[in-house]
Amino acid sequence: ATVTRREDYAPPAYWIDSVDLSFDLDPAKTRVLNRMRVRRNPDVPAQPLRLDGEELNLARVLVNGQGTSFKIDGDQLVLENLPEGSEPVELEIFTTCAPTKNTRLMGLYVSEGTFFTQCEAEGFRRITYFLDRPDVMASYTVTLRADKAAYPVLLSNGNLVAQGELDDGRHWAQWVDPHKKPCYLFALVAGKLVAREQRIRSRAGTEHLLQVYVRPGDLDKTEHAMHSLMAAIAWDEARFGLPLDLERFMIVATSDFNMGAMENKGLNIFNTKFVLANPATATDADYANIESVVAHEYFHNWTGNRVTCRDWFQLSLKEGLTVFRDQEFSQDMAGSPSARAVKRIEDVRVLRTAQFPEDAGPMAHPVRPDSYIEINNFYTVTIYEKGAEVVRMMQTLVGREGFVAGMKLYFARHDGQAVTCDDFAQAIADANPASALARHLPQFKRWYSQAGTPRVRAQGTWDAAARSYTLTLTQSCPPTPGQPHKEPFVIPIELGLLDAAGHALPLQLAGEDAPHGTTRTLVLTEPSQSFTFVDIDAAPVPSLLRGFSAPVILEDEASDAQLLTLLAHDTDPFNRWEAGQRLVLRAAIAAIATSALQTSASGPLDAQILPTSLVQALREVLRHPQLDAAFKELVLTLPAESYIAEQLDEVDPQRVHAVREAMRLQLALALQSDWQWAWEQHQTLGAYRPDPVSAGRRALSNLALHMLCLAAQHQGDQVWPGKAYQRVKTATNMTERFGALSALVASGHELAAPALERFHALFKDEPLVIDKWFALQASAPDRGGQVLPIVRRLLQHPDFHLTNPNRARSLIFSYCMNNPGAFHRADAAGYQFWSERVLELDAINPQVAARLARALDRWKKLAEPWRSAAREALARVAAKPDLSADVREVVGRALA
Ligand code: HT7
Ligand code: ZN
Repeated sequence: ATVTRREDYAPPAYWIDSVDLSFDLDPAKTRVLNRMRVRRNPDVPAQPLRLDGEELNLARVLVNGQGTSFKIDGDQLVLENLPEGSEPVELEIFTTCAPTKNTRLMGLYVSEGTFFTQCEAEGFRRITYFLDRPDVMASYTVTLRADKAAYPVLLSNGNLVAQGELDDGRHWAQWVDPHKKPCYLFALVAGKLVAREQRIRSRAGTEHLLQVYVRPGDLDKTEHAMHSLMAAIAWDEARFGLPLDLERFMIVATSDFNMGAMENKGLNIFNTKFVLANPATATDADYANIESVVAHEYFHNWTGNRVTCRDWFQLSLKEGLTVFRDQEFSQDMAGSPSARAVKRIEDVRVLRTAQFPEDAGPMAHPVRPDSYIEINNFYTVTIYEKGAEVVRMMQTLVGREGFVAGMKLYFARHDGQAVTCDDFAQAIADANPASALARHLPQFKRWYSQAGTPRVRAQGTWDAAARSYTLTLTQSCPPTPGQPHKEPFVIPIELGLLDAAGHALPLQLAGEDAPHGTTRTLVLTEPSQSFTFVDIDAAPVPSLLRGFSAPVILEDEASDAQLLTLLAHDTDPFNRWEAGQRLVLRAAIAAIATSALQTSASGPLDAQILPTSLVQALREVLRHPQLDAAFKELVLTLPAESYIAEQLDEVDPQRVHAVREAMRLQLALALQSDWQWAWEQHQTLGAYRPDPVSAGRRALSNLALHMLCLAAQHQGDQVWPGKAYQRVKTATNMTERFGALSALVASGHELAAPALERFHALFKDEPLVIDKWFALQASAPDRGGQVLPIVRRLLQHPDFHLTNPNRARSLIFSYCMNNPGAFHRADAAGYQFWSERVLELDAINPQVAARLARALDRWKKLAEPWRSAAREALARVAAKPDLSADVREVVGRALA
């Protein structure tokens, strides 16, 4: 396998100033004529021109209109005899490709009769020979020709400058992109589509046309995406002064897509999952995801497109920054401080359940990796979510206004360029010369170069005589592959101190004249540092890492009583939630260590795992008159099995599952009347609206129904399952309908089967809803090993198509990655299923297969017999001779 290394970066030997592409679109054989103006890069020694290509049929190459000699070297087209000198040459390359055979969904492919492209990261080379690297930026003119009846809509980047009719029922359209761009941002779409349109006027008074293109039956599901786009445009202008720079901005939805969406200049292509929504088919979570993904892709227009990456090692330059921006946007859209905190908790939950394990496993890599075999494997939670946390820490260190100033400087310096993560950090620091970021910039940048999750140990000592409290913070970071030793990071720790009654204490550090508020940020730069607060009359309760101010694992000595104080009183909602999670985690870990609990076919065991004091504290949160429903739902939701497992040195997945199920039943039974109260108090009033308050009420009432069904199933009572079944039949929105269906499936009630059948019949023509139907069954709690046979049966269902990534994810990924209790079977049948599917998928779509391959990343943590069985399954996959580079890299690292 070829390893690409960051240190080997060299500027391109040639520049491509302009590209004129002509497509004769035909699903079986599309003809592509590529005319480029190419010139030598005078800063690089003369060398042959090597153009990337993949699965192309080459018909002709002309240089300045004349035939020329060329050779094919592997996947590259090599031109050794280009005219010398600095004059540009006209290079003309004629190729064909086969879109219908393109099951990888990279390059030009067909989805449900419509042509789409996906070029990031290296898909453009599957369309034509090119310098397929992000630092080569060119002007594009694109002409599309296709049958008019089959492909009435012809789209590409930029502005439509001309169109017309051709013989034989064909037609054509020409698009010119006014902005230079790297080829990964090229896009075309051709098919039978309709658009929701909206004209807007920017703050500066310029007019823009916004369009959301979908298949004809889906137009009634585009309103929310359009609103989200308008909100994102307004937000970027207001918060960062970044306007829309295009006359026309288009979004197109496809049901066959490897990822969530793609930010092609002016022509974003989206997975339908992140565009289509109406109350009958989409849940509140879908609405929220659409808002954030639409915003994310729009924000790339500046952070990614106007300023792009020099090379793919800099991927987090655009992805980390853009995730940070979409998270900030969603928080601002949420409005109230409490709704903002809910969003923050949700984001941290993703980071800790997905990125922390990645950082501790075989695929651990720095936010700016040093090497890769297949770049597609590096679209990871580390690049995206940890990258966003790194940007957030910069904002914390320079302040909100300082960060806006830093962004201004970044665009002033680098608009139109392909740059590095260093360039970004330098701009933020240079705009804030007096900040902690500027003072510690080289050290701060270790967040880009060192993998692994740092641990921060906190020890507090109260000195009664001195009336002071000294907090000692000590940092360390475990070794990761290729990085045995880590240097200290710059870690902002936001904190507050509470008295025993839960009141916030004024914070004055030794040497200061006066207190500075009740929450402040300490900057940890040394391996160990002590901070002394004065005027502290009694041992305080520390509230550390407020708002999760750094992506670290905090180890402190908080007692259960202190955590109960934080759960009841902390003014920082994140730490209030965190205190509850930590108490639950403590109880779970103790139970896992001491009990031999197993779930049986009849359901979870009735065991007292959570201490009474915690159950009472959770009841108080649930009944609290001021707290928002959304926040309550988060506090009362138990940590995921995978998160509990991460806290253990050796994992018996069945024990983890049994303990979590037992805790859930305990909460269901102990709070039964409270759940009933919560259900009754949080019914939707009036028409469906996806705003955070209404969504929070539905989330809590769904959790309540879930708990009530669990308790009822345990007690042999039929009332609540009956109510849930009724709701599956009559609900007027998908959040409540799906919540009720999930409650029946999760409680294992006999009404689950007819409810699933009815649900399928109602939504058989709604692919995104059928995805939910598959996912729900694949992620159901396992009682006696029934889930795998159900999943195997569903593989044969007429609605199951392995070639469709959404469907593969809904059934196979849900089982292998979201249902540890069912997947980690002692008989290894789950792993057998996994290896079969990885190999099957690899022949179709290696990028999707490689994602599934990561289900066993953490196999070394498993206890026996799972550990040996997982190793054997990985070895079985690795033994396949013609494995893709994508899957080989993942299983190779896992086995190393
Ligand atoms: N920048 C986009 C990444 C992406 C992608 C990468 C590889 C293969 C297919 C892909 N589709 C989209 C998405 C984003 O982060 O906005
Ligand atoms: Zn992105």
